[in-house]
Amino acid sequence: MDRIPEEFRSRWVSAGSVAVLTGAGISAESGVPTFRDAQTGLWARWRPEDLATPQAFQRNPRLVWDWYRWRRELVRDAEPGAGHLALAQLERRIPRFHLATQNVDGLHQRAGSKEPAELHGNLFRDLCAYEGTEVELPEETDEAPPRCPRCGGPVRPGVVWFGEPLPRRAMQEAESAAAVSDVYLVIGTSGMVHPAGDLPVAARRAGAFVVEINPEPTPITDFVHLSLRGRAGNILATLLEALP
Ligand code: BV8
Repeated sequence: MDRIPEEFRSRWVSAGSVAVLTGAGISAESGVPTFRDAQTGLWARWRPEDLATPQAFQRNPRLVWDWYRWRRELVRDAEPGAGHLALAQLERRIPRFHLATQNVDGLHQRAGSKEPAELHGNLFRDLCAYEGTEVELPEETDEAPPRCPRCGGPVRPGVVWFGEPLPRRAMQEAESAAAVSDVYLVIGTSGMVHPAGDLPVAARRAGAFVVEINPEPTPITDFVHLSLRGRAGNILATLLEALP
């Protein structure tokens, strides 16, 4: 992006509050595959939507647990990218700034963002599948899935699967932030997963100037006020540099 469109600059400068929604694209530059990419190697045979469901876990807990263990290793070796880092900087500059993410990789926190609303949970959290509460696993066990130390039930990753409700508090926070935002940034998401995908619509309806950051057009491109074509890292680093 060579220059920042005047309307964006003026809306940004006068913004009382900024809200952001990120998706897998902001972590793509950290080497974390997005959902739309074909899965690599071992997992090329399955679609994420066929593994990230309670039914898949019911049917084949070991397969689903191993898929998440593979993703955890991938993310553990990843570093926050320029996009994550720029958002953490912007958060410090703007008094009313809210970050909601669809990602489960925890990279926003590692980049320094304070308490992003994790709409789809977190890969590194473990839950008892029977009790629904968090479990602290003593150490890496070979058992797949491990058993809950309290009730012996299977342990599942603390993510929101397709067909499961989003965490109420995180979604309410994200909805409230969208409703009062003057500028709403939609970064690295195809916008195809709901209800998270409804947030930019709510922001626009409430009067926000909605800006999409994505190298590709998406189903929401025609609907946003400004679509900045490019990688999250490059564009956000430019915005950090050029905007107050
Ligand atoms: C629910 C955690 C109800 C697990 C995930 C309305 C319409 C249609 C369908 C539905 C609807 N409402 C509900 C549904 C059903 C479903 C859904 O949305 N289905 C889709 C597939 C059509 N939603 C649900 O099931 C939700 N639950 O509604 O429950 C309910 C209520 C009460 C009681 C009971 C039930 C739950 C949805 C959450 C699912 N969990 N993740 C895990 O990770 O394993 S979703 C998962 O997929 C990710 O978290 C992410 O959110 C999503 C993928 O989307 P993106 O992040 O956008 O990633 P994607 O790969 O699609 O796109 C990447 C983008 O990045 C691309 O545009 C690319 O161009 C761009 N990019 C690439 N490189 C870069 C870049 N951008 C910038 N820079 C770069 N360098």
